[in-house]
Amino acid sequence: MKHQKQNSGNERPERSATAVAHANIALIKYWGKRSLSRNLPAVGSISMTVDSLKTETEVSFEDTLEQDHFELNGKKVKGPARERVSSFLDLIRPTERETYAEVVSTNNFPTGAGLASSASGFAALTLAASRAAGQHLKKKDLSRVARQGSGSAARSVYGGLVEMKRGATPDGKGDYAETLADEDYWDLRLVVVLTAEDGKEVGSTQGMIHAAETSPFYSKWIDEQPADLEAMRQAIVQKNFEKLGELTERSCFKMHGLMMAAQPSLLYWNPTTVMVVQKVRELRSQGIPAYITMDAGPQVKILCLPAWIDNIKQALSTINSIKKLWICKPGPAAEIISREKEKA
Ligand code: 2P0
Repeated sequence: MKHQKQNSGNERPERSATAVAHANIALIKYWGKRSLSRNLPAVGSISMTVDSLKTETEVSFEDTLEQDHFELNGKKVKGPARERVSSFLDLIRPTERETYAEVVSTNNFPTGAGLASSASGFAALTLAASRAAGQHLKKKDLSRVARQGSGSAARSVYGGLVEMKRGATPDGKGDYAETLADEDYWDLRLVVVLTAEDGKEVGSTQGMIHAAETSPFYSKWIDEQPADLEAMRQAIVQKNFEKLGELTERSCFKMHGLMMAAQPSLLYWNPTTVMVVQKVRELRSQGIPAYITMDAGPQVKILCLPAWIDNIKQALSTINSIKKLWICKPGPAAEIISREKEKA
């Protein structure tokens, strides 16, 4: 399917560019779409971009190619995953002729396991491809394009704390992300706990459609989101950590609750997921301010302040089935990386 093409009108597009984008974890979750074809979210969302999880992507438009090539973590990708990248590139290709691209991408963390690889992946792809096509898009426009690849990718265009807005019109003009606070605003930590390395069984898009069609809690979820977003904006402005944590955990459990109530039920957790959740509750009962969030996968993310990292690591060390931990700080915006930086 061909989409409308965009070009800034530069006469000599750069043809090749490399970008890096960091994953983001939603504090107020996005779950549900108001348009599938334009990938418009049914609700706004608020996230933190994280410094430790990232995707680096090089896009080169080459006249000699007869189709797009996509390589991820050193392996050639075929089938639906390549098709998804290819139809996304239709939004961006240089206008002068049909030009296919060589896309080479690397994630420094597991792909498709509920660690927001589609967020960093499509944000990096959007920035690299648009620059390679000679476009210098503003961040708001980059986020609109990235959103069409993956809803959460719109947020990874920015660093720090980010809000994705739900627009009101069918064309998606109002559906873009914007910054709430950059990565230096608040020294937060997100401990990302890997409980399984496998890909998720039900992808986000499919899960969202299923929950919207069958969960009795879906309409309540939609109705309550504006108040949750406003409360979160206030918590950020006031730097009220307890409020930030409570709202984060509540949004996560509301989303998982509505998924679990779908028919058949959507359950992304494993036994280690639940052990980590219980451990964090235990820590809180001992006066340690730590809060949970989880996405469409079994990994757990623990929101806390730097002072409590050692206590949290110590508590988690008693759970042998944990595979890996990342201690993340607020991360930077997506950026083009120069050849010099690439080689360094
Ligand atoms: C989020 N998730 O706000 C929510 C919470 C997962 C759970 O956005 O269908 O890959 O490509 O727009 O962005 C993951 O879904 O979904 C996601 P699509 P996406 O981070």
